[in-house]
Amino acid sequence: IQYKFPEGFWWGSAVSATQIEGAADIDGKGPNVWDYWFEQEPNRFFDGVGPANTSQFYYKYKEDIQLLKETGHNSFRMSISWSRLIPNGRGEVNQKAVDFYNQVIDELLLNNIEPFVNLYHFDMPQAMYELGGWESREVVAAYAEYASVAFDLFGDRVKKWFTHNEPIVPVEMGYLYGSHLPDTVDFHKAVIAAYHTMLSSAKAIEKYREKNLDGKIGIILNLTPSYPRSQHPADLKASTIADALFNRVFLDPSVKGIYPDDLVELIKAEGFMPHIEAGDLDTIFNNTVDILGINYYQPRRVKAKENMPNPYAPFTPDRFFDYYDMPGKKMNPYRGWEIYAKGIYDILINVKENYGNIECFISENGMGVEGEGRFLDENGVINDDYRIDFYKDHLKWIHQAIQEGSNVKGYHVWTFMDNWSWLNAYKNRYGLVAVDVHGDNSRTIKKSGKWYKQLSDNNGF
Ligand code: BGP
Repeated sequence: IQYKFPEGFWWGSAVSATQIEGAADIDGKGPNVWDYWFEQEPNRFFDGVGPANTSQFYYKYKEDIQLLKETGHNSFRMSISWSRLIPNGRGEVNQKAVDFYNQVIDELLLNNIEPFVNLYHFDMPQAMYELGGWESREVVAAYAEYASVAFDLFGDRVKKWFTHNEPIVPVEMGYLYGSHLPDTVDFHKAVIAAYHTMLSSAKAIEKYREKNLDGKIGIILNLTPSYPRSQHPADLKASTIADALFNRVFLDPSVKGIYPDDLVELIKAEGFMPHIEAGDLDTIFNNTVDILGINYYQPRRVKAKENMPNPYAPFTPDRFFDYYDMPGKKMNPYRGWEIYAKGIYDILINVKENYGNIECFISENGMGVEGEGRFLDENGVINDDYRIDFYKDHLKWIHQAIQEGSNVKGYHVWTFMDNWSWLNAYKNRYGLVAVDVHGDNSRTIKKSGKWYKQLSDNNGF
C-alpha cells in the first residue's frame, strides 16, 4: 500500500434527502420548493423526472445500509428533510418522519456506520418559501427552531451535525443564475439571502451548544478555488473577488466569526448591504463551527474583465471578472466539468494555513457520467475505472496534504448510489452503486463500489 491514511479515517459518501428518499408526498411530508417547482414547470426538469421519482431510500433504507457495509462505509452523510420532519416548516412535528429518521440512524449505528447529519440541503419547505425563503428573518427563526427540534430528537445518537450544505449554491442559483427558486436575477436579494443563511447557521449552532450535547457541529462548503489566468495584478484581483464572493463569504464567518473586509467593502460600495439587526454579528462571532465539510468538484478559472459589462443587464458577479477557458485543461469526457485533482490539496493547505487548521473532511467529491449504461459488462456490473482513477488522483493529493499537516479526517464521495439531481434528474450518474431508475429501482454495486470497500479495509491504496 503506497498511500496509507491515518488510523480512524472516515470512509464514506454523501447523499441528500430530496435526492434519494422518494416518498415526496407520503406519510405526512409537506411539499418543499422542489416538489412545488416540478409541479409548476415539469418540463424544466431533465426528461420531466421530478423529486418523487428518486431512489426510494425511504422504503429501501435497510437494504441500502447493507450496501453501505458492502462498499466499506464507516460513515455516511445524509440530510434530514425539513418538510418531512416539520411539514409546514414550523409548528407540528410529523411523527412518521421521526420514526423514519430514528430507524435510519439506529440501523446505521447497528452496522457501525457513523451518521453525519446535515440539516439543510437546498430543500426549503414550500410554506417557508412562501414567507420569503432566505430573504425572510422569520424563516431564519423557523430554521433555528427546526434545528433545535432535530437536536432534541436525534442528538443523543448523532454526534456530527452540519447546518447547511453548500449555502452559496441556493444563493447563486436562485438569485443570480436562475436554476433554483426563486429563479430571479437580483444581486441585492442574493446578498440578503446569503446573510440570512449565514445567520441561520450561527443560530442553529447556538441552539446546539445550549443543549450541551456531546458531539460536533459544522457546515459544509463548496470551496471552489478560483485560479487566476496569470500573476498579473488585474487577474489576481479578479480571482480575489471571485474567492470573496463564492468562498470566503461563508468560510470566514463560519470559521472565524467575521466577514472578510474586502467583501464588505465591495458590497458597501455597490450599495447592496443587507439590514443587520443588533446582536446579529455577535451571534455569528460567538458561534463558529467545530468542523468543516469541504465539497470539491472542479475549480473556477478567472481573468480580469475583458468585455465591458452591459450596463442594462442586471448586476451579477460577472461584473468583476470573466471566466477563463484554460487551454489544455483536463476535462471529464463524460460530462463537461474540468478535472483538477490538485485543487483539493490547495483547499486543504489554505484551510491549514489561513483557517487555524480546523478539523475538516472532504464531504463531497465525485465524477458524474452521462450515459453510464454503456460501461455495463456481461455480468451486469458498471465498469467505472474512470471513477476509480478520479478518486485515486484526489486521494493522492489529500494524502500529500496530510503529510504536510492538514487536519483532514475523512473522505466522503458523491455519492453512494445513483440519485436524482436538481434539474438534471438522472442524467449524470455518480454512485458507487447503480440504481435501475427507470425499472424496478434495483441496486447493483459498481466496480468502484467494490474498490471502495478495499480502500476502506486497507485504509489506503
Ligand atoms: C453538489 C450538491 C449535490 C449534487 C452534486 C452533483 O453541488 O451538493 O447535491 O447534486 O453537486 O452535482 P449535479 O447533481 O448537478 O451533477
